[in-house]
Amino acid sequence: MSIPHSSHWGAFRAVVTADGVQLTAHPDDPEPSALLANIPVAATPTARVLKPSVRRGWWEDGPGPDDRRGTDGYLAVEWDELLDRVAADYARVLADHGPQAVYAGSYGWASAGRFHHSQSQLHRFSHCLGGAVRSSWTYSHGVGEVLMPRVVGSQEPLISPTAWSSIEANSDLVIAFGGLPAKNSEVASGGISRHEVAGRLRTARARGAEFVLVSPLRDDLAAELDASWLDVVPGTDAALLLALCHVLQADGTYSREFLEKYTAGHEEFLGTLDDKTPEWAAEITGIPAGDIRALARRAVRGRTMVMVSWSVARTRFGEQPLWAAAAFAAMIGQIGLPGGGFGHGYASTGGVGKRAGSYPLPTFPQFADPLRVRIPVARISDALLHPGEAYEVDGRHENYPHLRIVHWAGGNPFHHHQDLQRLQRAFRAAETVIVHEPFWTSTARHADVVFPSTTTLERDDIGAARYDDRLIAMGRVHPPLGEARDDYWTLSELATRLGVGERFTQGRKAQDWIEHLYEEWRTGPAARAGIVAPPYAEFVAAGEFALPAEPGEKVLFASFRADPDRYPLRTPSGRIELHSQAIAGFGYDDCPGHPVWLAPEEVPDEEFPLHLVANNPATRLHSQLDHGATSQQGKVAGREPVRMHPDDAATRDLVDGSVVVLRSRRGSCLGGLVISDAVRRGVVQMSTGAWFDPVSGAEAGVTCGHGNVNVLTRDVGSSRLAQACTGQHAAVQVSAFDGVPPRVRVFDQP
Ligand code: PGD
Repeated sequence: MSIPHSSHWGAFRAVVTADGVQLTAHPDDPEPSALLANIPVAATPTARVLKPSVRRGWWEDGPGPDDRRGTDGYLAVEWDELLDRVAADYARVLADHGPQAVYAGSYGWASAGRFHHSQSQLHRFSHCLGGAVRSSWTYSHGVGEVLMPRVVGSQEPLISPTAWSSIEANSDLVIAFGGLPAKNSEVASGGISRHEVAGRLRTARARGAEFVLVSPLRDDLAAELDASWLDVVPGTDAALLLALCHVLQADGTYSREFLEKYTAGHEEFLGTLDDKTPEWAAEITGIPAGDIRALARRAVRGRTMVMVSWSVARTRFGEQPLWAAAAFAAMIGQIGLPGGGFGHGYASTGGVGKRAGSYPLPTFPQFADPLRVRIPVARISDALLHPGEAYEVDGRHENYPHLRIVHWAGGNPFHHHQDLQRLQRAFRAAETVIVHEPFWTSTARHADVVFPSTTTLERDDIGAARYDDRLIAMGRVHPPLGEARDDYWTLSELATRLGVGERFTQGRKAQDWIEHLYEEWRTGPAARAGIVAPPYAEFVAAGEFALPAEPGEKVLFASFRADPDRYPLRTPSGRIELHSQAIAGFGYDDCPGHPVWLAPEEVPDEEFPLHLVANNPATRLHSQLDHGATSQQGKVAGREPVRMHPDDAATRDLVDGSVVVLRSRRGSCLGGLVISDAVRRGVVQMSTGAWFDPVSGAEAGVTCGHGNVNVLTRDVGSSRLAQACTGQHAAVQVSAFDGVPPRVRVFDQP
């Protein structure tokens, strides 16, 4: 019998056959994701953590900073023994240093499922113990989370901008900075039962909408949309946007009425544009001045939507393109009109623009955080390496706490963080590193304690996401492999040993919780929202529940446009802030009070002459299931592919399909070369998510033998405002790899 199930990249049904787990996509999904084919490998022992495991040095010599993290061997031990030791160490640190010595930010995408969601589990556990240091914001869109509330009073442009349906029906022109890559719209945190973005774009195009792609990569927008491609130099979008604003000002075609009625600080902003000519921007961006002028003039001829992908802001000074895009859209004057204005993150996941509000969902309660100490999520290495040191963020002066225990469930910092050798040094400074993982990821291989977690296929749950219109009764497909246990079980055992077991579990087993969460939702928030859901048993028997469609269509800031005095934005002025007194007051030279062009410090030079674009992968979600079928089919010579323009390959005598070495100021890795004119000259593109393999790297004389691009990237915040992830860009050199490439070892048992 096939069993309903869900993942961040699609709902499906699964069945166990003699050949392993077989999946079929949800029948209502018009364009199921190829990532589904990665899932069956999770049901095999390859790369699975099969037993509770402990690093030899920690087990034998006790906790403490240790340079052997990342190279030491592991011992398989009994569950009880390991839980006792971990609980004793937790008790030691809490007694000697308090909860501010524990880091349980535990950033990561984990898996679909409302109850077993790893971060929720870990946060509830630490809140029972008096709290732990947590993280603020995300790697995905940390810049927008901090900047947008200051500019437009909320995170709405990046969480629920104008609906796709409004763009489909009304936009004449879509200008997509960073594009609308299909690969990113295939995934949505918590699940996505229908993949609709590609279809909506096709309909808009068939109606006559035109698309302009601003990106160094041509395939950041589907070829069928017949877009004009402005192949911008990476990291220069803000200069392009300021020049677009300049043209509207010079032509006198901007909406003075909109600026006066709906914005604050427009005089200051307009006063900075005189020298931001298309000729000035052409030098920086590589886009001909004539094309810049033509685009600005085209933008005011019809209904125009200005979009900035999350990735464009995932850069040094990433605040600037986002703020400048809001300013350009304000000058066009269509914010609040159907199909017009601006948005941040369309197609950056499948949920953005899908619906106006979010559905109420069954939610595992975490209790309040008694400690309330947070660090910006992408500053984890700084915190571990510089305890007590001062830093600034969003107008505040803070000090990093002294972290001794690092506790992670559902994330892979040795994939997601920048400058992995620095992260290695940071993890080595901790006293104890605890990781809950189904797989021997590189983060697990840098931990002292590795608790084997179940995968979703091994447990029941409720699949649901804020912007998806279906609840899936996820069923257990097969029993846990080896000694894997649910994170809930492991944390319950630790909680019991630390004297808070009853508070953590409230006397419920996992199955009790799932039913309880569903019923609590059905009779509470769902009922209040007018959603009539069946009782739990009927929901499970049906396999899913379709949530009601939403009436009307979301247009971002429509009510503000209709009456800005009655519906002011939650900014100090109540208006869109083209100049922010608050930000100006912070005195940050890396993020002044209005959008500016700031040249990134690291640009290609003689030693590292190429721009690297380190974007999210097309063949897996982040680093998840890198050993799965789709991900493996995408590898070139067993490494992560790196794409390069034919001219750049010719200058270096590089051959398509060969193994190459990428080097930056931070480190080096191997990659498999793909020569492609979809990449701008002077740019190479390599996706994140190949598991970090220092072992095969050491053999090859590089930092990673497999192709984890984050050995190359720089660990620096976007600015003192957002302190967000800047992993998209770096300067690199690429050369041929001489010799026999080592075997990738990262999927072997350690
Ligand atoms: P994932 O690979 O999804 O990456 O970083 P993130 O850490 O989220 O990691 C999730 C981990 O959770 C996997 O190892 C998986 O096995 C584990 N897991 C899944 N289910 C469970 C479970 O039930 N229990 C437990 N214990 N573990 C589980 C993603 C991050 O990377 C993000 S969101 C972005 S947008 C960033 N993007 C970039 C970028 O553009 N460029 C660079 N250079 N770097 C980036 N890093 C960021």
